[in-house]
Order: sequence, then structure tokens, then C-alpha cells
Amino acid sequence: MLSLEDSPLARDGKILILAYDHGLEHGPSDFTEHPERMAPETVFDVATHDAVTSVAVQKGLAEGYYPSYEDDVSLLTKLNGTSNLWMGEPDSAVNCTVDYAADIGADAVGFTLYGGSNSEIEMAEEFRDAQEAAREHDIPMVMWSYPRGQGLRNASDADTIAYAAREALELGADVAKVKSPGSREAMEHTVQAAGGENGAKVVMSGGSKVSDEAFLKNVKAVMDAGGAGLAVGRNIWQRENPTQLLDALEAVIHEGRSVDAALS
Ligand code: FBP
Repeated sequence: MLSLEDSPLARDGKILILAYDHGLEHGPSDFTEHPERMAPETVFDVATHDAVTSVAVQKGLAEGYYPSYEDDVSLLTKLNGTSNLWMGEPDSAVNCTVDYAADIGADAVGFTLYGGSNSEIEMAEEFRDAQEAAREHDIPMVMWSYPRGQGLRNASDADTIAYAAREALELGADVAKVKSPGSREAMEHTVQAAGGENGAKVVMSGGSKVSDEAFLKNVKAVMDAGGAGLAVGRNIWQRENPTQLLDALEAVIHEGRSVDAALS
């Protein structure tokens, strides 16, 4: 396990990854409400907020936009991804090597694993190559650990999410990015499954946009459960005013304050 102490991916052990790989994963429909956010500069600008510890993008955005922001943001480059146009069993094409990610300035790399998919075996083997290369570069590896596939009945139940966190630990990820299991107790179980204090750090994925209060309560539950933070996209850049929410996230994640205090 890599210590994140000296990595820009974390600040005092807390993580807030701004995910912006949706243009590939979901397509332009995620930008319908705020079409201006289709322009990557607008979200790189958001990522310069102090609360954000890293921006997660695919290779093309890393190559094209990160150079203008390298003094102000830390870069997490995704190594695989799939478009929403793919209709097969969940899978993700490896589209960037760790060597290339390091060449273009990545401070961390990310890899999606669909546990339970018919493609799990191949994906785990691809992950092995990426994880070992990341170790050679001393770059943290974040696993988007998302159980899904036609054989999986309860992809979002708490035990499955805890299993996803465990899978990240077992395969050598430094950070496990999981869907929210729904409660503080379930998140505690997930954090324990990831190895607890000395294990893989657990960060929560955001999902569809919800109200400020609902979102912050969920974040607070994650932090109180021993989670390291978040790796979220839509709940930040689909908002009219992302800075306002990031100020509140600074308070809850980095300063340990209550939701009420953060909202006021
Ligand atoms: P959100 O916070 O917007 O849910 O983003 C997190 C994320 O993991 C993105 O990195 C990714 O593009 C997206 O969710 C994939 O979500 P799904 O595969 O569930 O559609």
C-alpha cells in the first residue's frame, strides 16, 4: 500500500477527487442543464478550488487541458473507460498506459473494475499490469470498484459494496472508489472491508445530483464512518454554483465540521 502522505491526491489524508470522465462514460447528455460545462476549461477552473485534491479525466482531456492548469490542479488520469454506446456486458477498454499517464504529468491513475461482469477476469488481469506499473512510478492507484453485470442481482446492496472495497484492497489499489452503501453503518462495514485504518482508503462516488443538504449529509456519514472522502462529478459541476458547494465540502471533509455549520 502506497502512503498518500506525500501525494497531492490527498490533503492530510482526506481526498476530494473531482471526476470529469462523464463525456466518455455518459456522453454529452450530462451537460444538458449547464451546456457551458461541456467545455473542459470550465471544470478545470472548478478543480482549482482548495477543497479539490485532484481532477480525474481521460487521457484526451489530460493531454489537451491539464498543461494550462498544471500549477493549480493535481491530475488523476483514468487508464480505462467505455462509452455509453457500448451495449455489451460491462467492460472498459484500456486506453492509456501508466507510462504515458506519468509522461503527461499524472500524480495518480484510475482504473475501473466491474466485479461480477463476464469481463471481470480480463479486467483484473489488465488491472494487475497497471497496478504493477503504477508501483514502478510510485503513483497511487485508484480503483473505480463497481460491481455490475447480468449475473449480479444486488449490485447496490451494502454487502456487495463492501465486497467491492475488499476487491480493491486485495488487488492492490491504494484507494477504493465505491458507490454509496446508503448509511453510516454500511459505510463503516465498507471501510473495514477495505482493511480499516491501514488498508485502502475508501472514497464515495457521487451519483445523480441531489440537494445540497442531502448530499452533504451523505458526505458527513462517509467521513464519520472513517471514509477518506469523495470522488464525485455531477454533484459538483452540474450545480449552478460549484464553488459554494465546494466551500461546504471544505468544511465537512477537510475541517470536520457539521452539515449545518457547512451550510451556514
Ligand atoms: P458521479 O459523482 O457524477 O457519479 O461520478 C462518479 C463516476 O464514477 C464517474 O467517474 C464516472 O463517469 C461515472 O461515475 C460512472 O457512473 P456509472 O458507471 O454508474 O454510470
